[in-house]
Amino acid sequence: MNQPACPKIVMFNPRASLKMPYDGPPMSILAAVSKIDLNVYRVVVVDWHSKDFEKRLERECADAMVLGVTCMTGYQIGRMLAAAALAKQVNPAIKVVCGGWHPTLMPKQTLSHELIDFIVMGQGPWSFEALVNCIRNGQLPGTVPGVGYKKDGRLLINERPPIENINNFPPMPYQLLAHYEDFLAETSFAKRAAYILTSQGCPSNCNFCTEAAFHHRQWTARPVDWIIALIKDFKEKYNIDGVIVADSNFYVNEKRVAEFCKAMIPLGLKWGGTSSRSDQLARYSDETWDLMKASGLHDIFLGVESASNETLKAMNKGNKIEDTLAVLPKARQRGIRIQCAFVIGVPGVDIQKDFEADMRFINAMRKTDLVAQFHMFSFTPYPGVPFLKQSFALGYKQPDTLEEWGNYTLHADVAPWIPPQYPNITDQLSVYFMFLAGHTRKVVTAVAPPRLLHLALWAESVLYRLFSFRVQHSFFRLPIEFNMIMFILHRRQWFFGDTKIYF
Ligand code: B12
Ligand code: SF4
Repeated sequence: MNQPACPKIVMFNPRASLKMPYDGPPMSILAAVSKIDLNVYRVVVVDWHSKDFEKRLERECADAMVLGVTCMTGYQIGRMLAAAALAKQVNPAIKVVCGGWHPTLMPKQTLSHELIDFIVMGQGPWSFEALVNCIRNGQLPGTVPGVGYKKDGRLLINERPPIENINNFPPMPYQLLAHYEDFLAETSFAKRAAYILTSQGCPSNCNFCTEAAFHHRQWTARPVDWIIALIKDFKEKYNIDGVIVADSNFYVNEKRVAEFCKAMIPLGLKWGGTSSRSDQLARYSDETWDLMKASGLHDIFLGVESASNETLKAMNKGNKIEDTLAVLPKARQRGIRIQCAFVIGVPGVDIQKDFEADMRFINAMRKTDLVAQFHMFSFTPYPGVPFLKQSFALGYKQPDTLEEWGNYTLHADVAPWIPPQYPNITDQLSVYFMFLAGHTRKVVTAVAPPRLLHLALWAESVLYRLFSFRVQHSFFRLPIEFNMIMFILHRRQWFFGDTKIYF
């Protein structure tokens, strides 16, 4: 007698940003599906990076019970809706489940969309496991925590469950990816870097950040042995030469960091992409800093946020510019690159004064610190940020529809108190800082055809000087070269073909 086929769950990872050619491995959907019993369900992962993923999605959804899609605010929403529409077109009975940051922080509006049958809020594995069992048995999810569903035209949204410790999460089912190697990234420090997640959440509550609304300030971390075993496994299987850490705040516990660094030394790998706060790192002992260097740490993404202590206070950042000033020399002495991130335009703060202070700080640092690099963002009120209240009071309006949220970007001109030139300036700066950091020289060398290499490098050095001038003098008018670069970046595939090099 034929056994009935296992019910099929298709998990889709939509592209997150048009600006980035490569988003990393689909960790969100892998984690979400990690409690699903693979003896009972057939789970198929479809990722936007793979060629012909739309055709595969169409084929796989035709006989599937569930399409699970991850979704953060912005571009990913449009891609999520397109996938849901395609799935419903080939299989009207399929149930579309949307999980991740956007449905968690905007549950009602997301669930009210006609293409969405269920939402899962917060951490996925437990709610999703219970939900698919209900769907399989033809039941509504009732009181399953963290799930939103529709009944008789009404939206029913259950309370989120308490935050789970990261150590209760099963390992990510990487075996569901046909070729994990396709997800290794080329970065400025490694040719074959794997993404890892070693902790979850963040104890702080900065007013411009979504983290606390999602993980409720609960920071939990994997023990060092667990992380090292994972890295060793990647090294043996895929010959990785580097690791990118995707944690929101890797440096909370100095003892854990020091232990991790000691254990990394014999592996001889480079690592980076780690996010941090300056007050934490300013407190680290020289011994820990030495270990960080010895273990192959390449860079740290530092939330400097502002050069003004008054603004840092308004941001509830909990650190001071003096902390950054203490961190930079420690990193510089050891050749660890610090990626300094600034945010301008938070509510209630004089943006021009702040911007000028930030640029003065950046230019002073550029003179003394050849290792530090800079990023500047215009504040964008994302769902769940504590600044939302002040933003509404200052006339900010959230998009009315899910589709409109799909156009939301980090540099969107959405905050009425931010003069319109600033989002444009921060866009320009993102390109100028890339040149000044030397990234573009590396990219040009890697992708220019050999017979044009000389010319391309010459053009790069002319632009480098021009951008250096612009940054030094805060001169952002007539950005003709910037517009040309954006033209090329938007068509990068046409110019450079497929690439996983970070631009
Ligand atoms: C890697 C990453 C990216 C990648 C893409 C990731 C992807 N999914 O494709 C890249 C680099 C492209 C990226 C881009 C951006 N990102 Co980002 N990114 C991250 C980061 C660092 C890690 C994501 C991750 O893999 N986490 C690990 C997984 C396991 O956790 P998770 O995604 O939360 O998934 C869990 C649950 O959410 C849930 N779940 C998730 N999906 C699904 C699906 C289903 C069906 C179910 C049931 C459950 C479920 O279950 C999972 C397990 O519990 C997070 C911060 C963080 N540490 O999480 C920020 C984060 C997600 N990014 C964020 C932002 C703001 C951005 C950007 C806008 C700007 C920027 N500079 O980062 C752009 C987006 C571009 C755009 N919209 O135009 C915010 C999201 C805010 C929001 N409201 O959406 C975060 C939280 C950072 C922050 N604290 O502000 N990002
Ligand atoms: S900005 Fe960084 S330190 Fe502040 S809450 Fe977000 S993740 Fe934590």
